[in-house]
Amino acid sequence: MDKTNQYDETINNDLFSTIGRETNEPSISIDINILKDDITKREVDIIVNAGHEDLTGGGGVDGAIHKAAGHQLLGECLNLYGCGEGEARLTGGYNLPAKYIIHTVGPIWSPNKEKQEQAKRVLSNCYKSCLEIAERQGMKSIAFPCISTGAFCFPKKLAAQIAIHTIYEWFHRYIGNIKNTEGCYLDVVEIVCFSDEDVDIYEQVVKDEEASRF
Ligand code: AR6
Repeated sequence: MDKTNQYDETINNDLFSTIGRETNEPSISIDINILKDDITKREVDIIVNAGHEDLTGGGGVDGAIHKAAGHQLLGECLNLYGCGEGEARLTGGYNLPAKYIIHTVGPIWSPNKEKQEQAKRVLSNCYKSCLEIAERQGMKSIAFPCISTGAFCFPKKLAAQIAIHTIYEWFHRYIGNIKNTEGCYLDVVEIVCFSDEDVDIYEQVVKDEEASRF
């Protein structure tokens, strides 16, 4: 059995109880664009970095973002004094086409069941924290990488389900609470995958999420 499918039972039984779901929700339409690219190339207002707690750069998408943004990014990151798991911090985009970067710290996947429950909540918090900062900054477009699914070994399909479900829930709550009176700035959400396998997973998960809402 491959790692992608290994946690399906957990997902079906526990996902919504772990990260929550609104009841009696009106239908909403959100465009989540799933694409394959290097996130450092995206011409959006904000790209999200999957970093670690001291925000000093590393490998994977973190390394690519620091390299493309230039050394001034590290200087700004050092002044932030770190970032907790599930939280997020804003910096400039420097040499990137994106205006800003939101740095978040995803959970490390563990074989321990209790820690897995905690990791699911933390991953959901990463997406929420980033959306909140982007909206507060009045940004229209945001691009996410597949947080925690590389060096941090979070199962890909489960991570995709949490990401997509959290984004839908966040927009639902935001639109339900605020949009009608004040407007919602954010309207472009990209999930930037680095492999065809990830594109397939996210496209399927978006279809499943939409089907579950009607
Ligand atoms: N554009 C888009 N996605 C990318 C890129 C890129 N340029 N490069 C890698 N990915 P990872 P994590 C994908 O390991 O699991 C770092 O050392 C990659 O294929 O970057 O959250 C940090 O400093 C995978 O799908 O992040 C932390 O210590 C996804 O990005 C730690 O790794 C996430 O993989 C964070 O681990």
